[in-house]
Amino acid sequence: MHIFFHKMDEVKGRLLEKINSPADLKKIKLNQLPEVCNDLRNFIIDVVSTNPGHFGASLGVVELTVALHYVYNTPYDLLVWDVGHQAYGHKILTGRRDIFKTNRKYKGISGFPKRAESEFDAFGVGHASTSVSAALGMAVASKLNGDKERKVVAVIGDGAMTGGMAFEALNNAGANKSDLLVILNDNNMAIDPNVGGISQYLLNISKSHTYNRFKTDVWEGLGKLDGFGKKTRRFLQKNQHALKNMLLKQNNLFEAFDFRYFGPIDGHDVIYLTKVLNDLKDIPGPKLLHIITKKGKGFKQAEINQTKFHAPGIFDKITGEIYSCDCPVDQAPKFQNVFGETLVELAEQNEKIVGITPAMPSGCSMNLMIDKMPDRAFDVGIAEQHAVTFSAGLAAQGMIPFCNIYSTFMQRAYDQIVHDVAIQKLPVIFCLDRGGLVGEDGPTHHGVFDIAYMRSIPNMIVSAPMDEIELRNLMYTAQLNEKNMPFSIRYPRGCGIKPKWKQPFEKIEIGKGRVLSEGNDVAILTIGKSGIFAERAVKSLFLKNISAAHYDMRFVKPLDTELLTLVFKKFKTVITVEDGVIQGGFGSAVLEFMAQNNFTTKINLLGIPDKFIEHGTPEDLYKECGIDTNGIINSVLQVLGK
Ligand SMILES: Cc1ncc(C[n+]2csc(CCOP(=O)(O)OP(=O)(O)O)c2C)c(N)n1
Repeated sequence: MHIFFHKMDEVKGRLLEKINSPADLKKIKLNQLPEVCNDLRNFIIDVVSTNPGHFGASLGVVELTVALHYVYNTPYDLLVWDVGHQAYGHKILTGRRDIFKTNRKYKGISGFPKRAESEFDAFGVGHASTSVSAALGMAVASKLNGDKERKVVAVIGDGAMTGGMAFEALNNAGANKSDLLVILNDNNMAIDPNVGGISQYLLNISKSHTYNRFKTDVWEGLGKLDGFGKKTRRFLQKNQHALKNMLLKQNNLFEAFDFRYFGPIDGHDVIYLTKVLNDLKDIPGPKLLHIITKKGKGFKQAEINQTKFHAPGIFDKITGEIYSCDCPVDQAPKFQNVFGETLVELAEQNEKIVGITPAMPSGCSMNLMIDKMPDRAFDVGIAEQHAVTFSAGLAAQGMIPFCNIYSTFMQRAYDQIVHDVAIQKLPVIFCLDRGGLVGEDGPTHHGVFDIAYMRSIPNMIVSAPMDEIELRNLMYTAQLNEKNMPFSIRYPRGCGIKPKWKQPFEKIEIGKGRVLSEGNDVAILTIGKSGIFAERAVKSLFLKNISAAHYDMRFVKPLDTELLTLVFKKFKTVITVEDGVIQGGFGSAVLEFMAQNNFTTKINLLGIPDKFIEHGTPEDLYKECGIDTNGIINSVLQVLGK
């Protein structure tokens, strides 16, 4: 492999050290802004190489961030970031430089903008495509409050612009005429290369000299009228505005939404950016500024391998070598890879199988299928709602769709699951990656609601494998489509426990749990990954002379009522464990079963309490919620009064 060496400047950070707020930034001379950008970029590289987080996106908006805080009067003016993974520079310039080293750490600052963290973080975020709606709300509120001076700016990437919500907001904002600036940060990348008609449109518009020349002519007031006769010239001049609008609307998507479109301009020229932003400040109404940037700008390896450097883990800041965050050799692979490889294996055997991912092909490993069977695997853009209904359409015509969406992003598509899939009993297979506490991304990304939101939907089979072999077998079982119903399989982030996971497929009986340990003193009922902690707890309890039985229930719906009846007849104390919310989750399902069958057994429900869990390592967070091995042991000791 060819290694590129990143050149760090010898005298680093001199200007950045003086900046503790945007007020300090404003004291710096315009011609020194490139140096500020250089310092800021090096600071981000320095910190993120050792304390991992999102990387390429923040590097790409260094100039934009500096220009925005230079020109606008934040926090009075409101700056709304879309997704928020690109806001590291913003955090560093707004008083968080010294604590930036705690980024994403337990009790440290969040990796995303967060209202509770800083007055400069105008809107909390983590999921894509929300910025224009939120910014419009703020602009309208300013108008209603009589706050005429306040400016509102939304920064949205071309990836996030593929989300339907962004278009709902553009549609509304154009009609509303509020004073709002949307900056479209176009780097032609989501996490993977951006896909779809919009990304193609943005490419075309950026490349089309004809369009840009034409647009400039029009904006400059139809200056080149000399070739026309007198009458025509007078007509054109009189109707200049209407004509301009007509021509632009026909040629520009954003103009068609009644936004004034500016650009595309170079998003890495900080001085020019400040000039343009200053000009735009005085133009009323909804405006869109299209800037072209490079994801990973200024760090060679990140510019070349943009997907890997979206969130690379720890890396060498000189050579760009990534210190792999893969699972240790000889150990079990990541659950996502088991999904990706198994999907290809199943699809090779069953030609009806298709794969759908909303913009997460690398994240969920569906890139394996996209590479092998490009006609049968679809990256549909950041469009969870569409992904679900698109899958429903495929299923309606006899295909077997594996629709893989992170648990947290699936929240977006709830009505589509209910209305388009479940009511019609369409056999879509939902694979919910990143179920449970995901760790450093924090509350916007924890996949803790899915068990509760899936189990309340009629016709839905709800399952969660404890390990990789179970995941494989559940995927195998789901595509057999015996029940002709939607089937959800949720599994966690990270590595599993079975190095030898590639076993021959075995059908799992739907709605049947399994006994992992027999015991007499207490029964531990688990779903999904919690079973791993419970297995360890059972071993420790054995050493304390406590005989715990362990049941991996595998299905939250249908529940294995036969197994539960045996358990509740035998045991006086039962514990349920899940890495999802307690309210309405797996434990609740067991409680409902108890009530319906008049069992009065002593029961402890372990799971996520009724609050948002912050960020930290998964270990920290599982411990905090008392659902790791020790938490289960303590709960057993407590119910047994020991
Ligand atoms: C609703 C939702 N789906 C998926 C994601 C995962 N995700 C995080 S960043 C990203 C790509 C964003 O691309 P873009 O908006 O162009 O920003 P860039 O990273 O290129 O700066 C995706 C898909 C998300 N945050 N929210």
